[in-house]
Amino acid sequence: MFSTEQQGRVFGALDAFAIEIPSWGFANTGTRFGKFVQAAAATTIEEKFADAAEVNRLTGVTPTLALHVLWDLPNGLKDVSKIKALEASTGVAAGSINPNLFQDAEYKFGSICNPDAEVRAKATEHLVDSVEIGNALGAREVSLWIADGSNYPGTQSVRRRIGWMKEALATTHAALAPGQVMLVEYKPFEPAFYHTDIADWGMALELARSAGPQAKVLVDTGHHYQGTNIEQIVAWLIELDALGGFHFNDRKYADDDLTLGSIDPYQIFRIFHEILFEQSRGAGFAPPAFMIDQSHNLKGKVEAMVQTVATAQELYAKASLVDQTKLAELQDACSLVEAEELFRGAFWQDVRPLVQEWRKEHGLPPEPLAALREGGYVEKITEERKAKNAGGVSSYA
Ligand code: RM4
Ligand code: MN
Ligand code: MN
Repeated sequence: MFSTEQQGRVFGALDAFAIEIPSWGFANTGTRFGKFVQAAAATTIEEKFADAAEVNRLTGVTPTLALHVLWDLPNGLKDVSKIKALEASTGVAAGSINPNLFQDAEYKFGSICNPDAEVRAKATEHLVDSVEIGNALGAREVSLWIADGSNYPGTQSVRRRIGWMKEALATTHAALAPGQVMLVEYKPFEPAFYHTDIADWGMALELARSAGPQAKVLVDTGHHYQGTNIEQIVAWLIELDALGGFHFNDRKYADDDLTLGSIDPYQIFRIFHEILFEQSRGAGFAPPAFMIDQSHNLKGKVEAMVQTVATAQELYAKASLVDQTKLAELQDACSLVEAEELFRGAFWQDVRPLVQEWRKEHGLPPEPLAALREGGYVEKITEERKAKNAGGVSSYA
């Protein structure tokens, strides 16, 4: 059903495909309402690394684990040696370093945008510490999500807060070692409900640019209003050499953190298409970091992660089926229906047999979810962790 040329293209794309998984995806987290504790959830950093290693063993494409400083390195730089030991014992490397500026009571009125200079200094120090942790671990990305904002018109100065933010981000950028990348994430609302200091990609882009050349924008697919054309934002950020990475997940209403592709798989396909289009031009494009930002409350955590990774691979494979040369010809000729059919046709192909072939060639289980079930890992961790999980829930934004 697939030509040799198509198979070659898909395998080439899959060879280059990797996606980072988040440590917080394995821990018990909660909603603003009920908290449904899972007996198998990771309770320690050791258990998070163990779960990540299991996902990587089954999929072969998740070599790095995103770390959250507050939750995973509560003692900051002092915890680096522990993480290094876990990297060595599990074969999973530390991925993006995520500072936390949204939980401390001091950040009630903001962190780097707080009107209180002392709070701003403390927040900036945490960002700089996070850069140092990343550097000590040899992790490339320091990923900033700033929850700052306000809830009522007139209660905060949007303009003065821009200035404070620029100052903090410039200081953070100045601490970066060569090769480190600072990612600026945006989100339209929540936890703030009137104005959020970094609300969209334009603000994130301007802040990244004013911070310096090692700062780029991070696109979280759940952080847009309904109907936003995310792939167009992606195309623009690539055009401007400002796309640093993704937090993949899906959404129906707001920042739902649902499983990637569960609501709109075509959107992820279209985003991947923009990446692959740029790659097909061969102009030395440094691919952005693909990361998952999901934490499931109802689905089993390891299961959900394996499902997500497999879905991402399948959608990437589908996008790689688009014949870029042919598509460009049809676009130039304004052959609308033919162009759309070529594009849509790739999306509708069932690439799962091909992806399974690729996995077999790489000594991986062809069906990672089935392999997870058969391997008994979830049963094992449920036994080991159920008593520890009977107690409580760690927090989550
Ligand atoms: C935010 C955002 C960040 C994530 C936090 C916990 O909505 O997506 O990336 O780290 O949630
Ligand atoms: Mn995110
Ligand atoms: Mn989010």
